[in-house]
Amino acid sequence: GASYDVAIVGLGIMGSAAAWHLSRRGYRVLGLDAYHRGHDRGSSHGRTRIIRQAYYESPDYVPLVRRSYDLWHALEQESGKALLTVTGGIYLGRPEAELVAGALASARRHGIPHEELDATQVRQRFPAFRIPDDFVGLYEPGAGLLDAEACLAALLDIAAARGAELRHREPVRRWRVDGDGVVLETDRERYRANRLVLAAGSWIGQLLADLRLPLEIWRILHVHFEPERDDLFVAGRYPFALWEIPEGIYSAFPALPGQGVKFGRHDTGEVCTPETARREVRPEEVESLRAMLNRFLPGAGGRVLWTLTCLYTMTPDHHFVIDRHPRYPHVVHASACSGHGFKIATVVGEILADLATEGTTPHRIEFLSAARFWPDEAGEGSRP
Ligand code: PYC
Repeated sequence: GASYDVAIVGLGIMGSAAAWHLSRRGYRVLGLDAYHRGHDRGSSHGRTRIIRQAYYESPDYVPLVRRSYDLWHALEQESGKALLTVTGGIYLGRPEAELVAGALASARRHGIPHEELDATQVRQRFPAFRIPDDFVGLYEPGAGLLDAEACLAALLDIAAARGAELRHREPVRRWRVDGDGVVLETDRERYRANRLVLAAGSWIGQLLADLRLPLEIWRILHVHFEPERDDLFVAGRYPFALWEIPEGIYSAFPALPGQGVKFGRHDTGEVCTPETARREVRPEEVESLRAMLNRFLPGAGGRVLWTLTCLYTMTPDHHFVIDRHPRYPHVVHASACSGHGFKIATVVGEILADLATEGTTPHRIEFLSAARFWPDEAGEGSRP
């Protein structure tokens, strides 16, 4: 079979971003994906994703999101497509809720423009919200939405135009280290590459079985509801909202033309594998989401436009894993984005390209290292 500088397994948003960076740097790139371009089996499909800097999960993500904004803008320039719409975003809950307190900590630490609003101010500013008096809102004016399909298409198109060979519907059956390179086998061919990037999302556990990454896959449901009034909830006039209540964390995306309000639960999902994920949607789960949406945004949850299921690949601490293989430094992986990776994909692609070709990256990613799962096994050589 043919030989490449870098092979990428998985052409979701992370693998495609790696292909974009590597092809830009002049490497001969092979990308393989098990399914067709733009497929809905994984975690990169759907019309929209949130982008936000006031990162409640950890302030360590903030420099990464900042860089990703620059790179999304660079991709807009290069592709001539509008990808990022600034809508503002608001985090709602009681002041001690992790969502609100964490977002505020990140905003303060990194000087991210934000406004702290009490419940009355939230209602004045955004009259559509119905929130309890003991809620506060942290408003981030620079947050917004990414056009997920257009982002993926732009990365793939530009990488292909620069010569990356992108092969869909060609699952990798196995890979192995071969001297200082790797060999990949599909049903069609055997390929050789000097470096390997694994960006297989929920399939990463199968491809890196030896690392025994402690992953759990969640089946997540999002519903696009047509609001009962079309003057409210419109992107540009209205922010996206994340709210945390004892029942869970929920996300409501403002309506883009023809898309209605996208709504889903973020903090838990049905545990599954990519093979067993339940794709069928039950009426009662849609009703339960509609009731929750209408409780906070009365009238937003009208007719169902469409539903979509997707997979979150979760780590125990809900942080990503981006690392080199402990025994094979020319094998790098990014996976387990725990339901919040899309917005950072352009910088994850840059990091993967750095790690694969230079062995190191200037970005601060220690907190995303796989070694955190093996705390007793100090030192490089003793990891699995
Ligand atoms: O990362 O902001 C996010 C997000 C919201 C819903 C799913 N992910």
